[in-house]
Amino acid sequence: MSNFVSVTRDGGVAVVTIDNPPVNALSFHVREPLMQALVSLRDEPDVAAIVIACAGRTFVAGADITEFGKPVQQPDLRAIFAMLETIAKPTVAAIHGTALGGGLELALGCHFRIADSQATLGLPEVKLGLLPGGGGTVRLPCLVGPLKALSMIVSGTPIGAAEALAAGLIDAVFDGAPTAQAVRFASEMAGKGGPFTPVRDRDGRLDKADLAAFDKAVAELAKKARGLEAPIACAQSVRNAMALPFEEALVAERELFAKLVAGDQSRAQRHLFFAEREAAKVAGKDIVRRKIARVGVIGAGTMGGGIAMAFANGGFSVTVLEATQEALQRGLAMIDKNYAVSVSRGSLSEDNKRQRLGLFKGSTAYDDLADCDLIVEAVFEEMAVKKEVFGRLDAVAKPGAILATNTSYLDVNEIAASTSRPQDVVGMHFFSPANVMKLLEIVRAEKTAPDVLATIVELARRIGKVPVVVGVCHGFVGNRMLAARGSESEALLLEGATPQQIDRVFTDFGWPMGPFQMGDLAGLDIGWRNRMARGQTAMISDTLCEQGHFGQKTGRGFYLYENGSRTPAPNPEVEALIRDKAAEKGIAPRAIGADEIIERTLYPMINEGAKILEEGIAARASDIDVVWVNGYGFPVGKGGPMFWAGLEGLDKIIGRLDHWHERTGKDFFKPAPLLRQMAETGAWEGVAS
Ligand code: 3H9
Repeated sequence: MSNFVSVTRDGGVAVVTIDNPPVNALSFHVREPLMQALVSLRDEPDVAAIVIACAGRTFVAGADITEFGKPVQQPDLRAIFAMLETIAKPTVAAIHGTALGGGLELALGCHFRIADSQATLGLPEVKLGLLPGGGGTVRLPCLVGPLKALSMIVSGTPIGAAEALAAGLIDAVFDGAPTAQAVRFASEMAGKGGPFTPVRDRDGRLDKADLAAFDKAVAELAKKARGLEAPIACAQSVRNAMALPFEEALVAERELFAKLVAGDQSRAQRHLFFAEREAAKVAGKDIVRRKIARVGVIGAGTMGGGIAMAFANGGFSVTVLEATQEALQRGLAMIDKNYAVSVSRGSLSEDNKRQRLGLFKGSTAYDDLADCDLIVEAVFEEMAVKKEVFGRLDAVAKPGAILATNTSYLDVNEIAASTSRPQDVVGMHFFSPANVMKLLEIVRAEKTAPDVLATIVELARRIGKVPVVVGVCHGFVGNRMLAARGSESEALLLEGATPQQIDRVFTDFGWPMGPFQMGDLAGLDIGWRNRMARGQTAMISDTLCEQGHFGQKTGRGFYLYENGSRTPAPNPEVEALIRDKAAEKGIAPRAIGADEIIERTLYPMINEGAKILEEGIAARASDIDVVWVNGYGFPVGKGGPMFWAGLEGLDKIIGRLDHWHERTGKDFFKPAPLLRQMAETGAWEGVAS
């Protein structure tokens, strides 16, 4: 019928196959022939049942995201799903791979859904700042009940076939051959005879008495939404499914969707969706990747242990190397404990824990790294120590092994030069806790071979990380921009702001925490050591560190953490310290507003981002956004610092940077030439489009 939708017959069953690689998105060129096919099959007397299946690696993974923000071409998804429900003969969705978003909504338009045992099903629209706008919020609760629907729609996390079966979302699970299984199922159903009830009419699970429990769950959720509109709209729409007649609930869903899709938050989140995929692309599609089976990790401290877990979680065998038996046992025990916590939380099964622990091998001898294909060093952040480690690695690693450093700041070129094989050396900057945090800055040194880079980017995705390739400079992309923010946060304290006030401005902006809470959590000593190595100072943080107050781990930092609490309480001593230091410097405290805090902390970050682009440290502005959202908690609804700069207005930012530069004389306020150039030409390419 078309290149994208074909119809075949198997006895009385018609099979409609969607073939729109790579993920069978429901683009206009699919919707049109799909609608035509369904209308004609509905009216054909010889057709007893209809199966909807997909070619390739997956069932439909959703609406075509690239079409959002453009005029909708008819038929839209809602029209197709409404039409599906007018078909009296049994309709069956044959699901393999992923049935996501509009894909699951398509399946919900069918009478029956059967899925491969490996399939996953979900409504991830919330991650794009949207709600399922094709009836998903109204039909899903009919099958699985409102609370389960709420959790699936608001988290956006897909569920497996077994869970979907137990929840009532699908009717059968099978192994392999989706279309053949669906044809068998469909002809069996046709044989039984109708009438077949569409999902919309199976609203027995929408017990109105549940409204109170539902509203309680929504109130909890609102607290966690951090200013994001989509989760709240999702909840509202599921509630409508309970409280309103079906058609009215659908209309309300459409209105909520229209509002979200036109809003800045969804634009920002869609930008991030494509930015993450773009960041994972490195030149040279045909480059042959090196084979990685066994990974070595040097250092079993917090960072090394987390990195080792990240690889084991991805199914890799891991050799963990420590200097002494004692340190090794401590590190392995910590890994064991971390997995035990996951088991106790229900996120990992006992079996999986055993399996993962079985992948670890501990050692104190460098020779044991000889069979590793990749070795990641996570030792103390000091050049001399790193060089010594790389010298030893050079002696034992097999030819072709990739040697990676987990440095957060140091010069990877210099580290590479301490080996006889700089082409095999690369930076892998993980973020703590490394088994949890998604970001991986992959540092390309001058001599890093293209196949090493390509291998590590691909590997990163295999272990569930979001890779971004960056160049060599102090602190790479993330920490370099963080430095600009950090030093000005301290200056604001001396001028009259409090840590609580600044942190509050950040959380109101959408960050999970402000700079001082973050410093306390990460350990103030990290920045302190780094400053000392570079001959820099930060008056308040340095004094706290000199007094042995490193933040949460010592119970005291910018805040107090009494009796092991993780909740920050104001620290009167810090307030006194700030007053003293300000007086020492002759600064009279003044009232500082939220706008000033934003301008002086976030605008210099954007300026630094522009310099990073100028220098080619990041290839694209969107890469910087990916770094900040995945590594530092920049609010997803604002799309990352560079995207947000577009929303805020480059002219405004430059004007205020000029103002603060004039007033303070600080270099990091001086607008980067690229920033000016982009403002003048109107080009903020790939960022705020
Ligand atoms: C929706 O459905 C709204 C409806 O409720 C209502 C409407 C009224 N559209 O991720 P990958 C591209 S909203 C367009 O690397 P994987 C992607 O950009 C949608 N393009 O593969 C990439 O392109 P490129 C709800 C899409 O195997 C290529 O496909 N659905 C779409 O790692 C490969 O992608 C979702 O949010 C799309 N929907 O993962 C699901 N999806 O090669 C979004 C992918 O040029 N998709 N592309 O860079 C995913 O989560 C993953 O792609 C998936 C495969 C898990 C399916």
